[in-house]
Amino acid sequence: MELQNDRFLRALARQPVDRTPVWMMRQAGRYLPEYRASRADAGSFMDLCRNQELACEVTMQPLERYPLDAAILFSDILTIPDAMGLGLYFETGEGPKFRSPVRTPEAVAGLKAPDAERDLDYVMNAVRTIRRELNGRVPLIGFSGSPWTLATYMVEGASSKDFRHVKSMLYGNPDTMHQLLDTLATAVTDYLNAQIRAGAQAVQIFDTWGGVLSTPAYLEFSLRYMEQIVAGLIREHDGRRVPVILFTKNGGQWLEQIASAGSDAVGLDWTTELSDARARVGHRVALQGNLDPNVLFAKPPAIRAEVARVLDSFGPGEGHIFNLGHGISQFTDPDHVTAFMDALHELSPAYHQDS
Ligand code: 1CP
Repeated sequence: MELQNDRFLRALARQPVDRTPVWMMRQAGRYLPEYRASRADAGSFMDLCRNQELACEVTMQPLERYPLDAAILFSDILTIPDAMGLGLYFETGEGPKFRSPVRTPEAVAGLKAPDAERDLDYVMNAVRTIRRELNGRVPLIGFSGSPWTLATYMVEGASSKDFRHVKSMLYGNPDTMHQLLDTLATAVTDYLNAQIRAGAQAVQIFDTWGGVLSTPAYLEFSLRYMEQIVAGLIREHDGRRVPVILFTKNGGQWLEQIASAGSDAVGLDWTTELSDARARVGHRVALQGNLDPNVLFAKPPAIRAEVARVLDSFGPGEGHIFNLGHGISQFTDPDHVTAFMDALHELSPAYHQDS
């Protein structure tokens, strides 16, 4: 199937494009009334993920509203620990929770990486269904959490602010921590390769909580395992390169090391200046980012000014994928996203005139 819009893949390969491609983290979600309706139909968030038709429906919803250059699989990073038997559930108004957190060496030793094709077949079915529905319109992004980020949820048993349990394992029992991360690295590699075989045309690893670590701990307990995963991924499928994007929230200080881990691109949140990032690593990787998602709470003229500032910060030339640094809020006005898209479409071609 020919891709009708390959801007996203071209920018990842640092090839010329006519305008800066864009997608948004959490582009399908509660800020869209049509998403809330589909979720109500499904019953719960996990039922939505497990139903390939509904997962496909919500993946397509933001594409119907906005001229996005990529679709992202509707799923969650916590599908892996769920498949490992930890009992994932969501309480209304709260984040994810696990019935059986993993806190002891015995519990870690008892974990096995799931067989992605068998135990996470609903995810692969969703990927195949979405690819069929997209019919070449834009590429489909697959994703996973990083081992460290998955471990924070598995050890804490829920979202956390202080990471008390997982850090006491990291500092007090580093061998157990490594054993857990190694099992997760195997699981993530297998999971992303299964998504690629099912049709994901690029993959992103979300290291949402890498930024809560010290520098030596980040390198030893997070980046090292992402590097191991990248080395094990299928990098060409169906005659095309399958690019890999690494995103560590609050990881700006480790850019050089992240850019050396073997990925095609590095995702940046809004706390890292793009001009600075480009000077530091732009000759090695493409850069994805980095509008502060909360800019979308302001009125359209302020949104436009900030889009202009982000484009200017990267500057003219190739290798930029526009993105919200870290996820769109459920309280965002969908019309403000339209203002964001309009501004980008009007302003970004000027940065690609030599292409
Ligand atoms: O409808 C609902 O109430 C559920 C809200 C929701 C949604 C829409 C959750 C629960 N997950 C998702 C989808 C999701 N999660 C996607 C695909 C949708 C898209 O991008 O269009 C993706 C890529 C994720 C990834 C994810 N889940 C991350 C990494 C990215 C990030 O935001 O940092 C993390 C940390 C999670 C865990 C998770 N799942 C859900 C919530 C509310 C959370 C965050 C909890 C926390 O803050 O600790």
